[in-house]
Amino acid sequence: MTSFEDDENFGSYSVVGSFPKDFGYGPEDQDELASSDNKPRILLLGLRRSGKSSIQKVVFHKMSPNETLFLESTNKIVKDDISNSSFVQFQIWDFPGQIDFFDPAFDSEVLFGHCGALVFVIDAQDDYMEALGKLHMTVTRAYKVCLDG
Ligand SMILES: Nc1nc2c(ncn2[C@@H]2O[C@H](COP(=O)(O)OP(=O)(O)OP(=O)(O)O)[C@@H](O)[C@H]2O)c(=O)[nH]1
Ligand SMILES: [Mg+2]
Repeated sequence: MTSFEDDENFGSYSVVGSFPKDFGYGPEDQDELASSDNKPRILLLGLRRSGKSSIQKVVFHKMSPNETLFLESTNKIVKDDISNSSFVQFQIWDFPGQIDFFDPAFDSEVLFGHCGALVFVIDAQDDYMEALGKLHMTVTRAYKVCLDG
């Protein structure tokens, strides 16, 4: 059994194994994932190329909007710690657009269970019907987790 005792980031997250494999969370990534401490968590969700990572980079990392043109598609959940002051502390989780809620390996209890807010990004210049369907599915899932929890 792996010991995390030396890892100060390791919290009480024992459910990490239930994340889908395609997110790239192998055993070697467990300590990274386990560092999800008790900070409020904001999830960025939406279809591929809708602008999630761009928003995160422009708003929190002073990236200029033009530079977002060169952002690569996100292929696993990217967590970002925002600690501007002792009062402003939270985590942003930038999701890959192609995330599949129907994948049995997708653990919505883990993802939505500790979520403080969910931002669903829709590209207004795109055909938004697909995005609306996904938004509906996302809210339904998250709401169910909140009710059960
Ligand atoms: N025209 C326009 N393009 C934008 C805007 N925001 C982002 N983009 C561009 O849209 C493309 C996709 O943006 P991303 O931020 O990578 O989208 P994403 O939602 O993170 O995509 P995935 O990681 O694949 O899920 C990039 O080339 C951005 O430069 C915007 O407000 N207007
Ligand atoms: Mg992205």
